[in-house]
Amino acid sequence: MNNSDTIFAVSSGSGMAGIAVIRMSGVKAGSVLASVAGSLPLPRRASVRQLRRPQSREIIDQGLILWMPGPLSATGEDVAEFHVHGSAAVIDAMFEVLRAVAGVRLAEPGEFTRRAFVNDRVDLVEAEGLADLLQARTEAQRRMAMHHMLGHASSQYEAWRTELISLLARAEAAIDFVEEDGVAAAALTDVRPKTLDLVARLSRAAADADRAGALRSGIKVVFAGAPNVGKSTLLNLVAAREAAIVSSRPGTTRDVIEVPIVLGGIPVILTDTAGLRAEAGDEVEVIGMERARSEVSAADIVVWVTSADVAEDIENAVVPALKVLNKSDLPGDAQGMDLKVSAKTGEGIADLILNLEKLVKVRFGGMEQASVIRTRHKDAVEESIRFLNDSLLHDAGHIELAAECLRRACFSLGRVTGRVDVEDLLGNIFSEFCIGK
Ligand SMILES: Nc1nc2c(ncn2[C@@H]2O[C@H](COP(=O)(O)OP(=O)(O)OP(=O)(O)O)[C@@H](O)[C@H]2O)c(=O)[nH]1
Ligand SMILES: [Mg+2]
Repeated sequence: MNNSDTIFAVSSGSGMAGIAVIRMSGVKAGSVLASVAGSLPLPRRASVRQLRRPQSREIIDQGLILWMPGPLSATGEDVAEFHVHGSAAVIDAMFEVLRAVAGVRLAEPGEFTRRAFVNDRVDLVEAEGLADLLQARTEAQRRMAMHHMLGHASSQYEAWRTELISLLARAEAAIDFVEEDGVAAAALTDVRPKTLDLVARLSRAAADADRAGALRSGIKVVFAGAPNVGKSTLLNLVAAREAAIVSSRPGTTRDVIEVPIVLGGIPVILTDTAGLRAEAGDEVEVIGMERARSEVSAADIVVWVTSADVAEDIENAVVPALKVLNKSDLPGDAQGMDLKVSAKTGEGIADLILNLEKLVKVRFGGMEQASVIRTRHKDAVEESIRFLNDSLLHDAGHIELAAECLRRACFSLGRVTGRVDVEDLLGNIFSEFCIGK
């Protein structure tokens, strides 16, 4: 991969479409655009042009072109766009022309965004937000992605890091005065409560990371319970399609079945599992039950299903978010259950869906604005917390050790957005600093 190459790719989706956008970035974008479109248009103004093969002058297509010279472009480099008709033949002809120019090649996956990062147009968190936005299926995912793509999450990380740097600045300022009675101790007295407070806030954000991650990838709602209670029937009703096989024979479901749906704008993965009972019929059922148990333990929300005609009790290990008695059309006791439904008559099914929607909203809806949402983020924040806690272990006599821990804590946080220039910021902060404060 040569970073000085000019790169191009179809930036619109694949497959036949009305319009395909071919995007180019790099030093040759301008000259190639001019040679295909006749001349360079005004920057950042759409113009209609006939697009020609540079040598034969044969017209390939007629379309819109855009010229966005760097550094104020998406990648920070010179960028050109061809909005051509979206057929394979037009795209092939355009590619042939572009590829023929020395130093111009097809982009690798993510290369435009990578260049945007290298040229400081986006940071890592914003780039991740863009990736998430491109994959967003639901409203919640879109909002979450925007929070990251627009830099709001980055601002949060920057705010934490700035706090950290000012703590570091205080500690460093005191280092020179270790010999002098009381100065270092006074600095630490000032730094300690602020460190503890920051640790508390970072810990809360890290603790929310798993729920935020679930919202990002889809909340796992697992239907579990004894065999034959109607788990598969209920799941099919909630999903509004025949995803799982239903039969009157206990032990019908063996494999884990996942059905993605959307509840109140939130992505949910409905998961059907094999019925759990004390004595399994055969080896396949045993394996199915093992899988069911591991799904239950990995679930974000467990819906425990029972029915009047099946006398199996809740397994001790399970903590269901919702307990549903199915087959309410048959005589039975609904004591201790949250909901009474009948997949047969439809009684309570709308309620079941409403309850599920409420559950995912209450538990996960608030996570749309979370900034710590990926394992990468969580690991870095937790590392930062460890260094902050370490810094508290050193007393005034070893304030330089405390400062080193704070410096590392800063570095861990900075890695999340890709900003690790502690020294620069320290310089800034120091310049406004008067000793003793
Ligand atoms: N009367 C009545 N029968 C129901 C109801 N819901 C499901 N059934 C029947 O109960 C039987 C079992 O339904 P399933 O959905 O396969 O049950 P399951 O819990 O998935 O069973 P396993 O996969 O074996 O664990 C089928 O014959 C369904 O038609 C209901 O509300 N009322
Ligand atoms: Mg089933």
